[in-house]
Amino acid sequence: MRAKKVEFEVTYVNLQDKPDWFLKISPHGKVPLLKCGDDILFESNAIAEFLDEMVEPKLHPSDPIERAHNRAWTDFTSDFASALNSIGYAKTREEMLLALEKAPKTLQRIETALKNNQRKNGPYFNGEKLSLVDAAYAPFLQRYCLVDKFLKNNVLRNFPYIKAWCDTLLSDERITGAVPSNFEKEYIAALKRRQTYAATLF
Ligand SMILES: N[C@@H](CCC(=O)N[C@@H](CS)C(=O)NCC(=O)O)C(=O)O
Repeated sequence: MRAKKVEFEVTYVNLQDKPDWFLKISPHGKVPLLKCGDDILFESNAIAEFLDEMVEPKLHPSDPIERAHNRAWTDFTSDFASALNSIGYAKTREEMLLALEKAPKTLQRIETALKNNQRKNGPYFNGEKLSLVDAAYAPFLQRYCLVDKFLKNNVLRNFPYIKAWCDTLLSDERITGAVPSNFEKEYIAALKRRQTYAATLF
């Protein structure tokens, strides 16, 4: 919505204590939801595609083959997120080391995709314009970079394409503006609440 300069309001929901109004409208009790008039939409990708159909500028490619590739890579976000989250949310050092061993296989897949997109000259997934793929991966990169301030594993050092992509996304106000100004503090509190290994290093 920031990329499209749509006017909107954000209501944050405490997921530890979900309010009744939220449970009534969220089909699976999860965020995000988009309330548009009387309609409630859920699932990030469905919401993103809806907005992309409704409001210019289009972030999805106009070419159907490219669009299918983009959707496929957006689907891969959950594997990518799980590889990074299992490092950041590990409860013990051993669990984290195991996650560090496993992550490269998944990270390499997106590294290769970014490398194959080289002809598009970056810095975003599809070249010079922000896309829905960028928007899908950014939150996980943003959180990983925060937790790595404590873990200092620097997993991305072996993945130069992901590292450059991450630097681009995290210096883009359309991306960073998606979290509130106290995000870092809240995220650190959440790492503590989840009793992560990272929280023992604060
Ligand atoms: N596939 C869903 C996943 C949504 C999701 O897992 N949301 C998390 C926060 S990032 C949540 O609401 N968790 C609360 C819960 O599962 O109780 C999407 O992309 O919208």
